[in-house]
Amino acid sequence: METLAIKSTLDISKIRKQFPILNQQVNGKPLIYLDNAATNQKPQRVIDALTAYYEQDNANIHRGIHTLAERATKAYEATRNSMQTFIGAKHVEEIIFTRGVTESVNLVASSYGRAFLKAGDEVIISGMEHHSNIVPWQMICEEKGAIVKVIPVSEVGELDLDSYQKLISNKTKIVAVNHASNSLGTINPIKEIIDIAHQQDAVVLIDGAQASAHLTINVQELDCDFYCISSHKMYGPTGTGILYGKKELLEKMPPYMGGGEMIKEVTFAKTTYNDLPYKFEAGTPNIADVIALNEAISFINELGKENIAAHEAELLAYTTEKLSNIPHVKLIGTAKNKVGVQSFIVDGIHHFDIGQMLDARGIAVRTGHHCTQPLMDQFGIEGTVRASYAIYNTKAEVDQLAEGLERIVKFLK
Ligand code: C6P
Repeated sequence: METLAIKSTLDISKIRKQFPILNQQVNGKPLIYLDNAATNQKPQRVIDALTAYYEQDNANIHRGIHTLAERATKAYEATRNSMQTFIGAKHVEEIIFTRGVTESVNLVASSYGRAFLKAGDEVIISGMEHHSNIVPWQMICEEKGAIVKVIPVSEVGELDLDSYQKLISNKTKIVAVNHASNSLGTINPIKEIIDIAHQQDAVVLIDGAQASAHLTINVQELDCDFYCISSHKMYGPTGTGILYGKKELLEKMPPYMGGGEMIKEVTFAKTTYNDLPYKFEAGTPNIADVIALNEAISFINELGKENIAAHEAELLAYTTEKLSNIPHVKLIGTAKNKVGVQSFIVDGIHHFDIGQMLDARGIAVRTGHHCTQPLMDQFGIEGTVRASYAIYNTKAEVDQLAEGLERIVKFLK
């Protein structure tokens, strides 16, 4: 992991106490939650913000002039301001609330792709993309007669940038890659990828699903054109997230959905569209969850991304060391720069069986293809077991994972 040199100074036991869900037994054992790449747990302050909204402020936003509507609108827009700072966006109207990364990618593919892709154009993605950053591009390319090209992934799970240089040309209109891989943990060299794309005047979308809780993001420094985030992977509620887009691009793009809020004036003859960001926020949004997301942003900011990354890097290094010593265990994804994600398989034992047996010990991991089937195909496997970390995880939990795995392997081999 990038930040291995920095030592975390955080008091993890104090942080754990902020997560009520962690204080429970599962199958008679203390819960060890290692499925954070799927969704991480929520601190009490996020849960409280949700309850407080419904207890005190519930009203539709941007519509009413009564006090509750004004309070709700102010709190909703406050999250937009926090998100602007969180990712270093130049303008607040560049932050569009969506349901999360999946909707953000679909928004860009449908709106930008439909408006600007032509037959014969090319869209480059990578071999380690989540289905959410593959399928929307396939759909729009099929519709427009454009072609999807794929940057290959090496044995250790790194992108082959030489091949990327060869793939890209003046036919490339869009490059869409993740900041960090959910299956392998690889942190991709997105600044380099963006700069290369811009030399060909291609726009770049970054899927930041696995980055927002772990890596510092500055969209102006990166100079990416679009950046996508899911709230539920950064200690916030499910069902919300953002699309960041450069203002000049968002202004050129047609609306994604029609309905209330995204209009200036509607007549049966013609409709004019609202200004950014509302042009892309049709209908009543997920008000409560957006408001609670602000608490998640504060939670991360108060801990400091560097501290979080350093703690998770320690856990990852410890995991790699422990799991490498267990017979029959093979690590999948051993790139140099990684977030706290470790996938593995065990010779001759199906990943679902391992997942179930770990669950019996109170250990929650994800098993399967992790919505990256083409990547699994490349490794010649159906899926993996994946342990993924958050700020509240401990080395003692890694010990439990390793001990559980050792016993399973001994019992079944
Ligand atoms: N990955 C995982 O277990 P949504 O569902 O829209 O919030 O995020 C989709 C998504 C897109 N890109 C990446 C890199 C992701 O990791 C995910 C979600 C989860 O790995 C659920 S499949």
